[in-house]
Amino acid sequence: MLERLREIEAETLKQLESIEDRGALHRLESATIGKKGEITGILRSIGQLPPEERPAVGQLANEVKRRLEAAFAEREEYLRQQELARSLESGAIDVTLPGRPVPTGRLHPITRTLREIYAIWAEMGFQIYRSREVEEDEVNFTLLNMPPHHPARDMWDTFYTTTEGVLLRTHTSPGQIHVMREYAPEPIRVILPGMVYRYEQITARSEIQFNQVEGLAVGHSIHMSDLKGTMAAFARRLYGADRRVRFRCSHFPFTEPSMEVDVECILCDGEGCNVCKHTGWLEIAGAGMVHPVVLKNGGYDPAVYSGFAFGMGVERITMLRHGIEDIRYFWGNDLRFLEQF
Ligand code: FA5
Repeated sequence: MLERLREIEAETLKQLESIEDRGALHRLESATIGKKGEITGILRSIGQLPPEERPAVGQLANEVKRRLEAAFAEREEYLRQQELARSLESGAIDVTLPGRPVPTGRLHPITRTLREIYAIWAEMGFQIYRSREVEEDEVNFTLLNMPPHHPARDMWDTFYTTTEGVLLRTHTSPGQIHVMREYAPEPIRVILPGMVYRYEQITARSEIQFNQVEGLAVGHSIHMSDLKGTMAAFARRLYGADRRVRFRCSHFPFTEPSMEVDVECILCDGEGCNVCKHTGWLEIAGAGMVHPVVLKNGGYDPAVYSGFAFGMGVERITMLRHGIEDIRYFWGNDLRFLEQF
């Protein structure tokens, strides 16, 4: 029996040396030290041996079993390393490949324009003031010098709510009244950004909701020249230092005098194109000196205080900067458009 145990050990160790796959390794393992293996069989049958042989056979069988267990484990580890080396060599994993990109969101083109506008006005000392989008008829029109039934109200087609006297603001100008009433008689320098709503036909240049940025400066000795200089400085910061700016007479009930601010067309450099309707100029804002009635409604004495105001359309500004031909892209939620920014 002792002889047989030594034979099994020697044969198994020899076979192990040449085994190259894990299936064969496991088969040899179960034939020797597995549950039905020969060595396990010998250990089980020790009881049938003559008592004087039992200790020696038992001891050797256990020793052989332990040594073979170690040998099998060592060979198994060796085969595993070989497999790993082979799969790395065959290029199944290329650790130099860049990782899969995580899809990231991005800022809406209007948000980006708004942030640039905020930064330019901030440098000139204008703070942001947030005003409500659901507004009273009185503030949107009456306090801005447009009493009920005044024909100037027709300039803004309006969404009314089912509550009498409550509407969606048609422009950011009612915010002028709120900020003046909050700060009078302090001097004011604010911009009022936000969404406005108009009951208009939607076209390539007109939406029923769009963003405006209103501006308001109130104080002592504020003149038309301050308005012109400030608007020109803003336009040059946004569109480039050598852009020409021009001011045209206009009319708004809440400013006197009133004007429109035009910038030399950025698409054709003033030569004339479809976008500027062959004039070479693009309108960016309405503006003017705050009307005495509006100053009074805001709590400022027009004999002592003066001010200027302006209102610009953010979608139109963004269209011009990026050559976007249709305003409807902004709220169409089409990723093919949004991913370009
Ligand atoms: C106003 O809304 C005045 N409140 C502006 C103002 C403020 C004048 C303070 C004087 C003092 P207007 O209706 O022109 O004016 O609109 C201002 C800007 O909003 C326009 O120059 C244009 O850029 C933009 N805009 C007007 N209607 C639309 C529309 N339907 N879709 C997109 N942008 C529009």
